[in-house]
Amino acid sequence: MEFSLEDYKLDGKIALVTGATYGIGFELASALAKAGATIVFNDLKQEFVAKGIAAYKAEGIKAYGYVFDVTDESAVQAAIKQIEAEVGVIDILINNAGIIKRIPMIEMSAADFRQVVDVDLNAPFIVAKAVIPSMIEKGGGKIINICSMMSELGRETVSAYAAAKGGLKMLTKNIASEYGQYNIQCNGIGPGYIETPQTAPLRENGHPFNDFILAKTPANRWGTTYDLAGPTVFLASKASDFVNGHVLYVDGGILAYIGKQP
Ligand code: NAP
Ligand code: GCO
Ligand code: CA
Repeated sequence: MEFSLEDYKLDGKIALVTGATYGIGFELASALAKAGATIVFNDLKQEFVAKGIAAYKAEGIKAYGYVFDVTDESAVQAAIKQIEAEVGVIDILINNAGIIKRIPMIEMSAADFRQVVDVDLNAPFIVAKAVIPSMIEKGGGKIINICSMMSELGRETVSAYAAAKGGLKMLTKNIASEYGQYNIQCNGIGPGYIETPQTAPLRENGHPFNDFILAKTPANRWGTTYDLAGPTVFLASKASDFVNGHVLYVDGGILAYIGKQP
């Protein structure tokens, strides 16, 4: 086999990116589209899906939008069948939809804890379960779970999120183990601290967390959603067909670094 950049292209592939109206999901979907993939995304409300379709159009991308809650298994099963009928079988799944609740653990209600785990861990299971049968039938596929620094590290106030993202790392390894025989590769992307609406409260109005993260990051900057695009296209492409069960941390070096001496 001779090396070819064609292996990094996604022409003819259909990619479902969950929760991709804006933020990381939107940027990842845009990158997959520029690499040749057809983009399908979802959100919780029609008005957000409509906004998303317009935002993709502004980037020159014709995206297919669907309204469903990733935690609702019957809605997910129905949506995947509808997508397969209207767009085609999903070749690439990016489990991106996610929430966080920053509450000190002993003040957190069980309901809040459950809701975070439901979206950040149960839903990636539900959506992967819905797309894998057709991937098997088609001869293979790619599943990419959006993990986190909290798949490896804890910190105050994010107990539910860390538990969910730690579980998502192991779900990634388990899907890789169980379905690798069908030419399905399941990997994770572990973003560091990225400039998105979700982290805005930690970055703005002189929040001390901002300086803290800069001291913990060898790159001495917050990540951008664009930093995640290339690694995601790689894991979605033929070029990574023998990469399976791996979480690729895109964190500017945070996990390798003890932190700048104050
Ligand atoms: P975000 O801006 O909060 O976007 C999350 C998206 O998920 C939104 O479109 C949201 O839709 C959607 N969503 C939430 N619950 C849903 C549900 N039940 N069904 C369908 N869609 C749902 O988040 P982000 O910063 O882009 O992060 C995206 C992913 O990256 C998440 O998994 C997050 O944990 C992970 N991550 C983020 C960072 C970071 O620094 N930002 C770092 C590491 C990992 P609505 O707007 O309608 O709620
Ligand atoms: C936080 C942040 C992080 C990031 C991301 C880091 O409160 O610590 O929101 O959780 O979102 O997950 O990888
Ligand atoms: Ca853009």
